[in-house]
Amino acid sequence: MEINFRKAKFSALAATIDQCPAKSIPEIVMSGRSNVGKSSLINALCDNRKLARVSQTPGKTRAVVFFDIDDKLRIADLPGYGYAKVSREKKSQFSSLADSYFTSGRQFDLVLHLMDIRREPSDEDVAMLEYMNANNIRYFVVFTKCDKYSAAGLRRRLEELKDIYDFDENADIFAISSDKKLGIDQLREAIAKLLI
Ligand SMILES: Nc1nc2c(ncn2[C@@H]2O[C@H](COP(=O)(O)OP(=O)(O)O)[C@@H](O)[C@H]2O)c(=O)[nH]1
Ligand SMILES: [Mg+2]
Repeated sequence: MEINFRKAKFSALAATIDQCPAKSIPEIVMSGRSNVGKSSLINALCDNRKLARVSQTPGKTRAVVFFDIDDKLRIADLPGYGYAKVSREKKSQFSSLADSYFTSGRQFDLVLHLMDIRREPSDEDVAMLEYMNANNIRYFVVFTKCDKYSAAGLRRRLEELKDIYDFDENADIFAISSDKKLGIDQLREAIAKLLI
């Protein structure tokens, strides 16, 4: 079955786990620290610059935002973790919604775990990858902002990261740039192949 990523629309906003829409179609969960490029990737996948708001202010998104693609696929944009600029109290409030997404028994089909290719892994990234490995959660590792490297530099950096992270041999790893539309087609294809 084909999927038209351009046929995407806002579907729902949930400030608590109970407000999340019941699962009716395959669901992808966006995970990763604030500012890693989650909203930008949703926009790039759907070829729509206005779909998900791209925030300049880390930590602004407090809710889970749902987008439906072609009525065949749902994307859940989780509040990111690692907000440097918000209080400790707000921090736990933000991350508890994202945490409960994984611990509440809610069903989903794939996690896109985003990490900035230039940064070293954060404790949260390491914990998240361990959690997904331990719980047999299907995930793609997506390195973002790859336009910051030359082609040769990108290959070197990816080798470095494979040593740093100790990924599963069969892990699906993507290197993308939402700005330059690098790796977006490959990611669309892999998503459609797995879920549609
Ligand atoms: N250079 C570059 N910057 C990006 C890319 N994707 C996102 N950004 C920038 O990173 C910042 C955070 O992006 P956003 O999508 O809001 O991240 P989110 O907080 O994870 O949703 C914004 O300033 C974006 O313009 C990319 O592929 N390349
Ligand atoms: Mg966002």
